[in-house]
Amino acid sequence: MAFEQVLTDNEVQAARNALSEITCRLMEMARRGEAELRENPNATQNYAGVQVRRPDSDFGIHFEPGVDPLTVPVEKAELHFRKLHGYHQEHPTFVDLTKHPRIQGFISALIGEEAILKAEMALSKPPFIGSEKPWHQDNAYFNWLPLNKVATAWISLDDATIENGCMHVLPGKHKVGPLRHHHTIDSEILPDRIDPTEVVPVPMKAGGAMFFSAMLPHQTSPNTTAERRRALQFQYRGESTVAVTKEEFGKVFAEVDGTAASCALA
Ligand SMILES: O=C(O)CCC(=O)C(=O)O
Repeated sequence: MAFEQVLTDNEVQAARNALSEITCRLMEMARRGEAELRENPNATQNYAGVQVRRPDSDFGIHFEPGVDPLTVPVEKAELHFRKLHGYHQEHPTFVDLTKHPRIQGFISALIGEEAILKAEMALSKPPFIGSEKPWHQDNAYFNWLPLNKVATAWISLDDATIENGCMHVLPGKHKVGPLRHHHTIDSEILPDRIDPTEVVPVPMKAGGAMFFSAMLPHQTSPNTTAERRRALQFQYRGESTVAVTKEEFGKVFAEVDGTAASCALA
């Protein structure tokens, strides 16, 4: 489901401001040597950049590969990162948005029960360097069952276009079950599982949102424009869900031949 005007212009602006504020705050901590800088030489391309983390929480920023966050002016850091995670407690605007009736309410309607926030991210595609997020099903990264009680809200903070990296989906394909993921650019669905003739782009104005099952294959392309493309992503699980071990999850999140399809077991 995709809708325009889920957030008002004021709510969009408040979220953009909050994103800038928490990014600057963490980068100032990094400048003072109070944040952790991590780099994983074995990471796939999307995670090969430097990660700046608050030592006392899950809040972190993943920069695009090749960016040295400490040489970028603090107020320009936003133009170089691809992902923020674990940030909603950093600003009351985000605490409110994760509970927003038009966000949490849509998700509850989608999964048929009370929705509990599981994780949150902010995705940024900076002008020209914003990278691709390849085809994936969000459940491939998780370990919550049942699979159909996990869902994502993706909220656009800029006009998202085909050129700057809007969402692409395979409508109805949340019903085909788990698709095998492997590690290349990110952790992504094997290319032969995707029929390009079935792909539908979902451009939307700032303030629009998509609500979708964590079984839905989706993808975003690189940003080839001078316009930035920011989005918030809140992932929810139903109140009846349970977390299982990755081995147990692999038995359920498997292709029809029984082969585990999840990222953890790829
Ligand atoms: O906003 C994007 O580029 C896509 C994000 C996404 O699908 C994800 O991180 O799971």
